[in-house]
Amino acid sequence: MALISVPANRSLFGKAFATLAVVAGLLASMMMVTTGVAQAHGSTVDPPSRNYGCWQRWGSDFQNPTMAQQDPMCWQAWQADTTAMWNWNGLYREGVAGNHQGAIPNGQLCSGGRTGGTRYAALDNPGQWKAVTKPRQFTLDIWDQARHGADYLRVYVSRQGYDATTTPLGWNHLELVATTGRYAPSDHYRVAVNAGSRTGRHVVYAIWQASHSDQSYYFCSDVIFQ
Ligand SMILES: [Cu+2]
Repeated sequence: MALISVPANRSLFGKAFATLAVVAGLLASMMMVTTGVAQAHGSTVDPPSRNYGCWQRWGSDFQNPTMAQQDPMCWQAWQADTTAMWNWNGLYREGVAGNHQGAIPNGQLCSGGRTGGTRYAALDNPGQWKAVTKPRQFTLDIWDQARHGADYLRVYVSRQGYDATTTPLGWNHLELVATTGRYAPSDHYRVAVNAGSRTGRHVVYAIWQASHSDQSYYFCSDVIFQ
């Protein structure tokens, strides 16, 4: 009996230990994910930036082939690089020293000048990005998961006649409509935007200059003005 029960016990112990190890590993990875979010950054969440919107709508179902028809620009973005959505809060550059137009070429505004290589490049592609309907006066909301604070926000809206479905966004397509002073570190920075007499589909372009270091964020949000 002893000869049988000892290996059986060892085996049981081994299984229990393996299970514990798996649980410990899962807990560790969950903590890493949690920490990653806590140390992460942010994005425009209203109106949602391109990759934040794609993450919101498809993050739990990103391999669903119906996305190709229902939300084609998100589909191509997920196909190009899933990390653009998982890292929806990481679209920033460092050391720009306020020269945003110098750092970001025309046609690459929505990827922050292809920050991180090609990770966010698909966000620059023109097409039928899902757009949220907004009144011409609305509040833009940036979610700062890291509580960096803001030296300033700048909000641009595309000129009437610019077509985001056919043309990659350039600085020449934008008009500055709001600029702010400092925000103390917080979860959300909100700014009132007046889009004037614009109608139809537009791109709202927001720059968030974080305060903890020279870290600048660039967000394209697609809207339809009523
Ligand atoms: Cu950050």
